[in-house]
Amino acid sequence: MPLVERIMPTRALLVIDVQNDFLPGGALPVPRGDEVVAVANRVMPLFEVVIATQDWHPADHVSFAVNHVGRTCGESVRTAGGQLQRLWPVHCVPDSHGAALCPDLDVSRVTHFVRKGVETHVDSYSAFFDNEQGHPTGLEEVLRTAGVTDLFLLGLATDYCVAATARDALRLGFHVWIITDGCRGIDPGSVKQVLDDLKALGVEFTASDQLPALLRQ
Ligand code: VGL
Ligand code: ZN
Repeated sequence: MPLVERIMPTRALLVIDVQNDFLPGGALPVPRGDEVVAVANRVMPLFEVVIATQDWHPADHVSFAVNHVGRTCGESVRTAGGQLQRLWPVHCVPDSHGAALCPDLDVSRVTHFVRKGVETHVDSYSAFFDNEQGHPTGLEEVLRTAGVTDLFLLGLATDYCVAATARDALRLGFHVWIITDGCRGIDPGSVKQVLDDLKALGVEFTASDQLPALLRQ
């Protein structure tokens, strides 16, 4: 026995926005978004702490194009808080079918649920803070309380909520891994650039089939 045992980092899995509206047939479908569900179900049993996030917007949310006269999806507006806000179709309205987690996701493995984007006037791509970095969602507190140091991310969408969550996690001092085959992006053209930028910031990448060996280290 070594005199001082190595303290094992505590890992958590973040399952980001695997909600009906982001799946094929939903209001804001991520191409092949449904393919992340099987990956999530396969890796959840490897973690003691599993957090599922949900995008959760009131009907009058600032990110919905229908709430801006004369604007359409894909355009951007400047919000009162100064953010450049991309406009989206109505999605993830509380208690709608679209806001629900995918029925094929094994939620029995989820230990905590976090909702984001709940305020009318500001969006929240990150699962930690809104886009003005104003209000925490409570996720950091959950992770600190559990003693988590290493975060593994998968879900939707790579170029929006997964990326924003990874950036905030790094800023907060977590060791961040993205499970590559467990993510899908909205804009195919931008995903590679987003992943390159995250890599430069210090995010690490792993395929789901490498995870059991990685977690044994
Ligand atoms: C998301 C666009 C709008 C996401 C949420 O989960 O990546 N993207 N709202
Ligand atoms: Zn949203």
